[in-house]
This record gives sequence, C-alpha cells and structure tokens, in this order.
Amino acid sequence: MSLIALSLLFGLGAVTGAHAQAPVYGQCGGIGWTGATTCASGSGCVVSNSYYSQCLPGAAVPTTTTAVPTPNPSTTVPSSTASAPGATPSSPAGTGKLSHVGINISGFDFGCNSDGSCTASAAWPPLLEYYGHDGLGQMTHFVNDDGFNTFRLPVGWQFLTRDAETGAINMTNFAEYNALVNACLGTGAFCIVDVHNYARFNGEIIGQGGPTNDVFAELWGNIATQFASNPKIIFGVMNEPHDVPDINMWAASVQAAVTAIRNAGATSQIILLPGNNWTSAETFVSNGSGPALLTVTNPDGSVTNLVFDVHKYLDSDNSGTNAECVTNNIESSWEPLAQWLRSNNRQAFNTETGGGNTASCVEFLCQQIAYQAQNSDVFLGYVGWAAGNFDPSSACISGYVLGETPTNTGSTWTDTLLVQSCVAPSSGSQSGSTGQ
Ligand SMILES: *[C@@H]1O[C@H](CO)[C@@H](O)[C@H](O)[C@H]1NC(C)=O
Ligand SMILES: *[C@@H]1O[C@H](CO)[C@@H](O)[C@H](O)[C@H]1NC(C)=O
Ligand SMILES: *[C@@H]1O[C@H](CO)[C@@H](O)[C@H](O)[C@H]1NC(C)=O
Ligand SMILES: CC(=O)N[C@H]1CO[C@H](CO)[C@@H](O)[C@@H]1O
Repeated sequence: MSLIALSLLFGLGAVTGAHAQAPVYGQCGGIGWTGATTCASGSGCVVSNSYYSQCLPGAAVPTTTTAVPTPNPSTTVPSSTASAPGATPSSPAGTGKLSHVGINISGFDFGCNSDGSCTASAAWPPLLEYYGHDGLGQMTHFVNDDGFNTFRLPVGWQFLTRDAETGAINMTNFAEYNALVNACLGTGAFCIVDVHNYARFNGEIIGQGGPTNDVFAELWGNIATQFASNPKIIFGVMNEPHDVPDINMWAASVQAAVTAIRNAGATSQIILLPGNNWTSAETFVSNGSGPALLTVTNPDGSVTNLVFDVHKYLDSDNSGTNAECVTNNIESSWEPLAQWLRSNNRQAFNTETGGGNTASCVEFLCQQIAYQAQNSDVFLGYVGWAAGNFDPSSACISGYVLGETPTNTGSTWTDTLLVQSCVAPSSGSQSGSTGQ
C-alpha cells in the first residue's frame, strides 16, 4: 500500500461523531449497533454478518443494506435485549465496550524460542536507559493519544533467573524488568506480567519432564511477592503452551502457579490461564484446554479473576507471520468460545492478535474487535502484537510484518495503519464508541 493511500485513510478516519457518517472501515450496522449507518464518501456499507456491517472502500454506495433496525443512539438499550427477531441464543450480551485494550511491549522476551529456550543476555529491554526503543514514550502515547489502558510485558523466565533453572529471581535482572513494569504503571495502565516460555524451560515441559510444578510455583510466588500490593498488575502465567501431551497435568501446573500467586499476597488481581496449541482461541474448548482449566481455582475454591488466556491471528495459517488477513475468526472461534464461556459463567482475554498494515487486516481485525466488544460480558479485551523493540523505522511498511510500533518525530507519534484504523480505542472499532 502506498503512502498516499495510507494518508488518505488516516484523513478519512478522522471523520467521526455519533451522527456523522461512519469512516472507511468503520462499523455501519449490525445487531445492537447504535452508531452511524451511512458511510464516508467512496465507501459503502457491506453486511459481514448479522452482528457487523462495515464501510468498505469502493463498495456499491447506496448504504441501506443493513438487515437490522438500529435504535436511536441516545436511547440506552441493553444489547442483550435489542436483538432482532430470530436472533440466535448467542446474541451479543456485552456493553459494546471492552474493559482492557492494549499492546504488547516486546523486548525482554527477545532471545526466547518456542521450545522455551531463552538466552538472558539476548533480552533487549525496550527502554531508552538500556539502549532499547522508547517503551515509556510509546506507552504514554498509546494511553494519552489512543485510549489504550493495558500493556503486556513479555519476559523470558531465563532473564529473570539469569539462565538458571530455578524459581529464585536474580534481583539485578529483575530491577531492569521492573523498570518497564513501573513505566507501564506510571501511565495508569494495567500491566500484564507475561512469562514467555511456551510451557517449557530449555525444551523440557513444566511438570512433564521439565521443571517441577514446585519450581514453577516458586518462580510465580517470587514474582507475585514483588507486585502483590498493586491492583493494576495482571499475572500472565505462561505464553503459548503448545504440544503439551497431558492437558490435565498442565492444568495442575497452572494451579500450582495460581496458588503461589494468591499465597504471595496477590489475592485479587486478574490471573490469566493459558491453554494448549499456542493458546489458540479456536481450539481452546475442542482440544481440551477449556474443560481442564475449569478445574483451576483460587485457594478459597472460588474462580474470581481467573480469566482464560487466548490468542488468535487472522492470517491463513494463524501464525501471525503473514501481512494479509483472511478471516475475522468470528464463526470459527469467537462465537463458539463466547457461548462456552457464557454457559460456564467465565471470561477470556485475547492477549495476542494482530495483522499486517494491509486493507485485508484492517477489514478483518476491525470486525473481530467489534464482535469482541459486543460480547464484552465474556471477553475482557484484546492486546495487539506488538510494539516495544520491533524496529519502528521499518514496522510500518516492510519490516517486522506485525509491528505496531509508532514512529516518533520530535513530539509527534504516528501510529501504524492497523493501530490507527482498528487496534486503538480512538479508532472507534469497538461498537458503541465513536472515536474522538
Ligand atoms: C545476579 O546477576 C548479577 C549480574 O547481573 C550477578 O553479579 C549476581 O551475582 C547475581 N545474583 C545472584 C544472587 O545470583
Ligand atoms: C491437543 O491436546 C493433546 C492432549 O490433550 C495434545 O497431545 C496435543 O499436543 C494438543 N495439540 C496441540 C497442537 O497443542
Ligand atoms: C491448533 O489451532 C489451529 C487454529 O488456531 C488449528 O488450525 C489447529 O488444527 C489446531 N491444532 C490442534 C491439534 O488442535
Ligand atoms: C512471538 C510469538 O510469540 N509468536 C507466536 C505467536 O503465536 C503464533 C501462534 O498463534 C506462534 O506460532 C508464534 O510463535
């Protein structure tokens, strides 16, 4: 996509307001939608599914294709009761507004591989004082200019322990990671502490041949001790377990971490429980992760603030490595997961998603986000992958394909196309919000 096309999109995206036309790629209809139903010039309103119609460039312009009546925006109608006749039992029951929306700030996980091997010295703190990118500046921009309120801060287990297979934290290394956590907390955002090890330490699976559950629990107890008194910390037990042979044994490892976190005094913060298959939202239930993780509880037997961790990309192989998106994941993943969560009275958090800076990703990711927002009773929110130390000079056009790092010229931060169009709350991609 050319720079001219990018700036054209940015310009059109600025046209917002409750009674204005929806911007290009904005929502223009669907069950529960109360915003604009006509589209900015040059685009037309196209029905994607009963929950979502979207302004697409070049689409046939008479814009009254939405099948669903749209209530007056000034009338507060709970969306669960605003469904059209014939709507399925999975009708959205959310408020249209997600509670947690953020971006991954990557760097302390650099040097980690998907077999759980990490090299502590390869971690690259995304902070200027450690010669990284300006993670503090990025987060401040994301909060103040874009409306984000959550950052996920991946870190390799080996960085925290200086490569030792132990639960004992090296406080020299911890101080560097804690500088990033404090930078995050300083913005007022929620900060997810994410141990980025794929359920492994140097190739061996936790509790199944690798570190014992006791060692894993010791690690989490030590981390939680540092953050026990801060309500803005969210504990991400593990990034993307995969090919874990026994899902019930994995649930026992997760339980060990949860118990350790709670017993360290972090009694009320959110803890994210990850399933198998790279925490795929699509197979969370079908491959057994959901049922196994339902058994994990707080020490008092409750499941308060135990939230399932799910990831989903939108490219052809769900790898998050391709610039083009091919799906909004609604039918395959989000709708069945929403039903399962609702029937089990539980919630999930999509802590990794994203795409290239392409029209296809803008289209499909905006749809996914709108669906999640309409189902905010069961989905806390989403966190885009990724900013931090992914090179800003190349993230936009040709570098790291999923880069969400803004470019900084003097006092001005400029977001990537995807962030500006969909990921940022200020884009208006959540239904019920109209941008700013
Ligand atoms: C922690 O790592 C530092 C080097 O960064 C080292 O000098 C120190 O001995 C380590 N501390 C412990 C307790 O191992
Ligand atoms: C699906 O679950 C089974 C065991 O429950 C496991 O062996 C398999 O590796 C899982 N698949 C993936 C891709 O994680
Ligand atoms: C893992 O998830 C992907 C989609 O997220 C799916 O295509 C694949 O079949 C899953 N593998 C297993 C074994 O469940
Ligand atoms: C950096 C990182 O964690 N990438 C992973 C993102 O998720 C996909 C699967 O959903 C993995 O294949 C990547 O390794």
